[in-house]
Amino acid sequence: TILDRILKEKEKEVARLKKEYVDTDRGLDDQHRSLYNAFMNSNHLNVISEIKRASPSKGDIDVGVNPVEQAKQYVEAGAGAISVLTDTPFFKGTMDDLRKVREVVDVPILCKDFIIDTIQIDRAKASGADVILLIASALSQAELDQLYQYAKSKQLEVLFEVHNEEELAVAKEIGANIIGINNRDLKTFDVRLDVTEQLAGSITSPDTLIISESGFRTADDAERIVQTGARGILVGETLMRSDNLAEALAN
Ligand code: IGP
Repeated sequence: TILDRILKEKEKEVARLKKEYVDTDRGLDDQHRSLYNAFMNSNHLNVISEIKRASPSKGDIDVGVNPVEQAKQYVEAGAGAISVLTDTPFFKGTMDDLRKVREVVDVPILCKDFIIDTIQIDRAKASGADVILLIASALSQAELDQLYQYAKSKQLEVLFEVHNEEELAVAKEIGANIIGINNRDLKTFDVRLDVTEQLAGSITSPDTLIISESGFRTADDAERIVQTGARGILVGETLMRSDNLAEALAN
């Protein structure tokens, strides 16, 4: 599957990083921006707006986008957080995109990548990320747990991504307080908002922040998801293609 191919490439990237990467993080925690607090303390649906140049399923979306301008527009249009896709071979993003965005926005930033090793977490933190993504379908529970604890020890928040009941059970066992329900099946690219409708009902803890990810096109889609208890949605392609962001983000 595509996920297997992506993970293979990540292994090479991590091997390279282990040779080259020098951690510059100073371990300061004075600028921590909490996605969890921001979204739990607001009573409207919050949007995480994504900078997504390309994807394996859609090909090129806006490869030449200026991430700084895009991020500024997202915030002006009301985004509660920004997601930056930093994977290069499949999504054409870079960690440099994230660093540049960090310089111009104050909202929480999600480092959107396929994390398989702690060194990627160090680099995300040093680059200014507040939140990292962990994808349940990519790793074993033991690996996920180790990376989760490591991120927390570095004062990073974790968006723990699930797509089915088994993965949701893993999220609960690990104690994830931010659960992303991906409407897209990463193995088949099938996108169905019903995935959030089905899984959100199994999350009963009022302390869990639920984010619905992928496939949002219209205000009606967002409206549908509000009913499920999700407090946030993650939107990429639709916002990248929109020339009226304020309208696209209004709910
Ligand atoms: C955004 P969309 O359909 O609005 O462009 O989707 C986001 O959810 C999607 O990019 C995503 C993703 C991921 C990308 C969700 N989980 C994991 C890469 C890896």
